[in-house]
Amino acid sequence: MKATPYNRRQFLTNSAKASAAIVLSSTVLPVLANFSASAPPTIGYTQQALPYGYSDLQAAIDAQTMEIHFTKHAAGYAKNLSEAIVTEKVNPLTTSLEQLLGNIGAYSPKMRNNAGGHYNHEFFWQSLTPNNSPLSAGKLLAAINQQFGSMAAFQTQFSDAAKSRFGSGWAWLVLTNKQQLAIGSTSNQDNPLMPLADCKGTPLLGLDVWEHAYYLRYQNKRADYITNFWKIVNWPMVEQRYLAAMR
Ligand code: MN3
Repeated sequence: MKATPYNRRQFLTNSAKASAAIVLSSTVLPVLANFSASAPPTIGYTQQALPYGYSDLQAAIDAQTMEIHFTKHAAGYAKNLSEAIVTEKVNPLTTSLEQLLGNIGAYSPKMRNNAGGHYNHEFFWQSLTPNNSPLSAGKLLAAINQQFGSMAAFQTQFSDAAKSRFGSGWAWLVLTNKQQLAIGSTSNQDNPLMPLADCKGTPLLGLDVWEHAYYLRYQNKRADYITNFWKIVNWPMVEQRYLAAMR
């Protein structure tokens, strides 16, 4: 049938609506997905692209540190992990990274350092955002207030754990197997999913306090790096992890 001018207009209108719908589904929905109550992103065995640019976190971390940290340090852990799973015959299709960390005593020190290092960094990148996102309501804020007294008191306690970790390591907020929030720290690249770690539970928030994470800008002033860290915490992600970890 030959299209009349009316039908052609209608066709164009409908096409425009269809295009708008495609644009919506390809750009808006993935962003919304990050803030839904669905499960947080799974951390696999390979390094994923950063969800922002190297220079986007300058409120706390300079671009050069981000680039070296991501392309050298974190990429190194991912590469060494890929070697270790071949040597130690781990099938990544049948053993998740979380399962491997939960049984880390069965593997070599190389596996411990690099499975932990890779997981911790992927987790860390997801924990940060250029968009200031304070926690203004919700179940996680209620739990923080209930357990620590206030958000400020929680931040002080977490910051103290990060400042007092001797040498290299991480500070953590975890949900324990008793479903309680807890703050702790781990040495080197140990991780709260490891049975041998100093701090155990489901990780909700982690802060890298290795010198490579802050030294170019802060030198010996780890405390200043920790203070600025609060400006780039991705609270919607932390809350998503909390809701997923609650039974
Ligand atoms: Mn690091």
